[in-house]
Amino acid sequence: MKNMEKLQLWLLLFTGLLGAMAQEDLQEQVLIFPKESQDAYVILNTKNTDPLHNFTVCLRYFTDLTRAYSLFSYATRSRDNEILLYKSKPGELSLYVGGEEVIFKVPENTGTSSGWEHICASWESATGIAELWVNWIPLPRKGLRKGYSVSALGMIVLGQEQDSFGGGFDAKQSFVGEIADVYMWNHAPLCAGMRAVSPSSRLDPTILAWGSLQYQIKGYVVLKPMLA
Ligand SMILES: *[C@@H]1O[C@H](CO)[C@@H](O)[C@H](O)[C@H]1NC(C)=O
Ligand SMILES: [Ca+2]
Repeated sequence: MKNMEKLQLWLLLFTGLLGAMAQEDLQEQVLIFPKESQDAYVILNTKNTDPLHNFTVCLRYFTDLTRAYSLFSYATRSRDNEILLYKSKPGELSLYVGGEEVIFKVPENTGTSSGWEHICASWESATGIAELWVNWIPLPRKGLRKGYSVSALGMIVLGQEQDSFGGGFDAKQSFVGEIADVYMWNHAPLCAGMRAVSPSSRLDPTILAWGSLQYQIKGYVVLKPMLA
């Protein structure tokens, strides 16, 4: 009987753990950040516990902001801009790795100045080479932080730009609009190119996948079906 009780307790703990780790399929759903604030954001949880030597981050967004805003903020306890995708102004997109920045000039012919924008950013430690793809079109590659490795156990925040671990937000850098299809892999884009990276792609996302996301909504952020 004693053992039975123990088993039941373990089962209880185990199912409780499963509940806390529940993953949700957000296909066809978007996160709406309806208004400017410094307290509306979404935390994305990952099980990754290894330093990153390579990564690829992809997402889609829809906004009419013309001021600066953050698209993807990964901070560690020791460095706020460990990985950051930051739109400083129209026509420019910055990628930070380990606190260092490269600026990509985004030509207008990459597509949709009105409408959803799809971006993928990747970085490879061995060469430091960073790629930015806008609407599946690659921009001239740049390099930074050769030999660096991105610390594990970062905090991933959508909607706000972290200036400290999970905080230090500024309303004037907040995202207002819609975000969907966030993916992160622990490898550089596959040889086939970023075209292979799409929501329907069969690649196994090792860090984040929109189709099985663990997330926490903080403040005024709304999950809604995508508009056709
Ligand atoms: C990172 O990518 C390079 C080449 O793209 C590869 O040789 C290396 O093994 C990768 N490192 C890890 C830790 O996956
Ligand atoms: Ca920051």
